[in-house]
Amino acid sequence: MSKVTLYKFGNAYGIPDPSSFVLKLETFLRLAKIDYEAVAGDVRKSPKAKFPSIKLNDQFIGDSEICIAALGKEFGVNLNEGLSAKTLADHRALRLALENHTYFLMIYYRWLTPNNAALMRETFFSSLGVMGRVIFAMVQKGYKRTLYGQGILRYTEAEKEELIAGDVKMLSDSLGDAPFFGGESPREIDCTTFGIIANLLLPEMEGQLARYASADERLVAYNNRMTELTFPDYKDTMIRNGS
Ligand SMILES: N[C@@H](CCC(=O)N[C@@H](CS)C(=O)NCC(=O)O)C(=O)O
Repeated sequence: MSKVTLYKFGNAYGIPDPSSFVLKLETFLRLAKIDYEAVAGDVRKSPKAKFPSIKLNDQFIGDSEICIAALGKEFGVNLNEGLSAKTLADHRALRLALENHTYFLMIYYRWLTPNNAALMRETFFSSLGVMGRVIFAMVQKGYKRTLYGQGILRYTEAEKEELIAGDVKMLSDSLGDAPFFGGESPREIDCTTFGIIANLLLPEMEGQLARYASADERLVAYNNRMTELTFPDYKDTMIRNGS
């Protein structure tokens, strides 16, 4: 009998994890109906020094996409069964846009705008006292370097706002009137989209992050549909009314 342990940051702000990548993998585990144990661990000990990671029997595996492939193989699950090559290419393009563009805007607004950054420091570092402030400053410095290299930090505030508004519109138009990004039933792409959308909708994060997503009825309804389906245990804190 295969055993799966999911390593993550842990729930915060009423969602299973504040990392869209962790939520993506946990959504996969639930859609695939794979039993797992979730453990809040030390990210530095994870393969690739990032979360999520899993222990699958005796293998320690990092990266959500590599984990999904390994789990699919081990448990004989393919959420993409029957999809055409064109649809798979469209899903891949959407996933890569979200993971390599929207995700970094989310990092910017969370970690590098004053009020949200103060909240992140309070939530994740305050228990460490003075050391927590030092570590937080290091984390912020690291993100500044990353986001400057990636390019997001070179845009003005108004330009960044246009970028996030455009990404949210792309998400909404891509969903259209379908219940799921995968169509009539959730597919692998829904793990990524839900991971991002549930994190965009966090009411605790002020400003541009929630503004556009929570004003979009289709995305709010999607968040609620996916919550009911995959995380009914978080219904009380993840169902949104929109704005
Ligand atoms: N490509 C990776 C990305 C994972 C990732 O970026 N995780 C972030 C949290 S959202 C992380 O662990 N960051 C910690 C760090 O960089 O120290 C995946 O798909 O799992």
